[in-house]
Order: sequence, then structure tokens, then C-alpha cells
Amino acid sequence: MNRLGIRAQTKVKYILRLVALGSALVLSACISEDAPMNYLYPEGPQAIQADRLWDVTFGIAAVVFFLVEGALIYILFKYREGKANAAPKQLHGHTKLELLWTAIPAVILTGIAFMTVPVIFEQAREPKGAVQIEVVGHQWWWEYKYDNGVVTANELHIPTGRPILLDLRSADVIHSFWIPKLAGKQDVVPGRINHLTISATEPGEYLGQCAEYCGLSHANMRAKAYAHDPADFDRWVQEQLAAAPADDASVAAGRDLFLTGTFAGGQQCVSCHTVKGTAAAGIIGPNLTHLASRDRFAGEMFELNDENLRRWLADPPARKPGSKMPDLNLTDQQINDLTAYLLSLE
Ligand code: HEC
Ligand SMILES: [Cu+2]
Repeated sequence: MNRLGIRAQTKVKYILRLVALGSALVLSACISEDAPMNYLYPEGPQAIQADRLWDVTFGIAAVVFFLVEGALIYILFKYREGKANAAPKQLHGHTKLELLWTAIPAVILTGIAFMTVPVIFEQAREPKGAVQIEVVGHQWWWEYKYDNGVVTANELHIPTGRPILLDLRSADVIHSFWIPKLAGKQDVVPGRINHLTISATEPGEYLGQCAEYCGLSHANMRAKAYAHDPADFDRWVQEQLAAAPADDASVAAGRDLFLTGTFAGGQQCVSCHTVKGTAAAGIIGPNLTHLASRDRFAGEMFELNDENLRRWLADPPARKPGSKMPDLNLTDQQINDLTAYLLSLE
């Protein structure tokens, strides 16, 4: 070190400290156990299986990293310029060494392939006794269609202890469905159906996020999976299968507006939204039949409550950049009536 001036030494120390601090900050994000999307703490069998592979590969990679970098640093110092010793003995064309450093990576990679490939095939196989759900990615929200007729948005409800087979479709561009604690990502590609099996062992809420850039509100295209005990799941299905609550006189004004109102640009709620049991059968936006049974809306961006619904209806693209629900220039009175109606859709 005495070759470096005092100034340069302090500079190096300063930079090293910055690097250490930076890495500590960045790495601490990886190990936080309660980060809801931390795939390093998996909670479903598929995610756990993938995580085990990751642990082993990471372990091997870490050993290789320290050996190679260690050797590199050792050689850099040992043969640094200006030391008395002459140029080191040259190894170019050393057959034994060449064979050795070809064989070692080949063995390591073959070992990793033997562990990984069967898991890829296993996870791609159609599981027995699965609940099948069609997932449709839209800019910028998720739609779920169950084979029993339930249709909902953004919040995926599943029973625990059973494999869930997702058939992934896109209504527009490429998205990627990802609930980190339950399984790896799967691309959602227009014109084809991809499959992904997920499952949860414990009841709970598992956050997700679209993982393929899909336009302006990509970051606002979140998802959440709710895993329920089988009995609770059946109860949820029964509630969702029911038609929208029958006429409640107190929300009649909003209901009429929703079903028959024509707003800015000749737009109607019913041309984009479905409410089962009514004439509303649009398929461009989320199915609103049981909207009020959801915790959040608009790609899980906002908590579902009176205030947020009002703000949403007042100008959707202002609340969620690029939103495909246009500003309909609703009056305050219309917003009041519509909000009351929407909140009655339990
Ligand atoms: C041109 C089609 C279109 C029209 C017309 C339309 N919407 Fe929407 N609506 C959408 C789309 C698309 C979304 C999803 C927006 C997002 O999450 O980015 C949406 C979302 C919503 C949501 C949030 C649902 C959820 O679960 O995320 C509500 C509530 C809603 N609309 C109510 C209405 C009402 C009430 C009207 C009539 C005043 C209306 N919409 C008119 C397309 C439309
Ligand atoms: Cu996206």
C-alpha cells in the first residue's frame, strides 16, 4: 500500500465504505422476512420447490465466486508490476489444466441440470384434482374466471391444500402473472394460453404484481391471492355465484344511472361492465357483480371505500395513469348515486 499516497489511500477507503454501505442497504431488502413479495421466503409447495433449487445453485455459485475471485486477487497481488520477480511461468496450452477447468464446470452444470430439469417437467405437468381458473391479463388489471361461473377481478380466491391450475390469457399485450410466495412468474401472451400451477398450504393473503412491462400503469397492475380453508372457499364461491343483490330502493337512482345512463362521448357503464342479473353485460372492464366484496380495486391500487370510489369515478385516468376507463364527466350528484349503488354490490 505504501505505493499509494496518503490522499489516494483515504479515497480508496472512502469508496470502499460507500460500497459496503450501499450493498448493506440493497441486500437488507432481500432478507427482510416480512416483505410481502419476498420470494426468498416461499409459502406454497411450487415456490418452495423452486426456492430449494435456488438455495443449492446459489451455494455452488457462491463457492465458485469466492474461489475464482480469491485466486484472481491473490494473483493480482502476487504478480503486480514492479515487484522484483520476473514474469510468471506461462501456462498457455497446458493440457491438464485445460481439461480440468473444462471438466469442473461441466460436472457442476450437469449436476444442476439433474436437479432442475425434473422440477421444470414436474411443475409443467397438469396436476391431479386441480381447481382450474382462467386468468386474463388486461391493461392494467387481472380478471379471473372460474369454471363454476364466478368472475372477479384482481383478487384471486383459492382453497388451501389443492393445486390451482391457472390458464393464462391476455386481452391485449404481454403481461406476466406473479405471486412470488406461491410460484414463479409466467408470461401472459396474447394469442396463446400459458399454464401455471400454484398452491397455498396456509390460509392467508399473498401479494402479486404484473412482472412484464405492459404500458403506462404496469406498476399499478397488482394482484392478491386469498387462500381460504376449503369450507371458507366454498362459502366465498356461493356468495359470488349469487346474482347482484336485488333492488334496494335507496340505491335505485344509482342503479338506473348505471344501467341506462349515457355519459360523455356517448359512453355507458353497461357497455364495459357486467353486473350479473341485470342488463349490464360489458366485458371491457372488471365484472362488478360483487364489487363491494373486494378489498381493493383498479388493479389493487385503491382500498375500496366510499371516498376512493368517488375519486375514481370523478376521473379514472387522473387516479391511475392511462386507465382504459375514460373520464365520463360525471356530476357530483351522479357520482353520489353511482357510488351508493356500487357499494351495495356485496
Ligand atoms: C369504456 C369502458 C368503460 C366505461 C364506459 C366504464 N368503465 Fe369502469 N372500468 C373500465 C375499465 C377498463 C376498468 C379497469 C381500470 C383499471 O383498473 O385500470 C374499469 C374499472 C371500474 C371500477 C373498478 C373495478 C375494479 O374492481 O377494479 C369501477 C367501480 C367502475 N369501473 C365503475 C364504472 C361506472 C360506474 C361506469 C359508468 C359511470 C363505468 N365504470 C364506465 C372501463 C369502463
Ligand atoms: Cu405489466
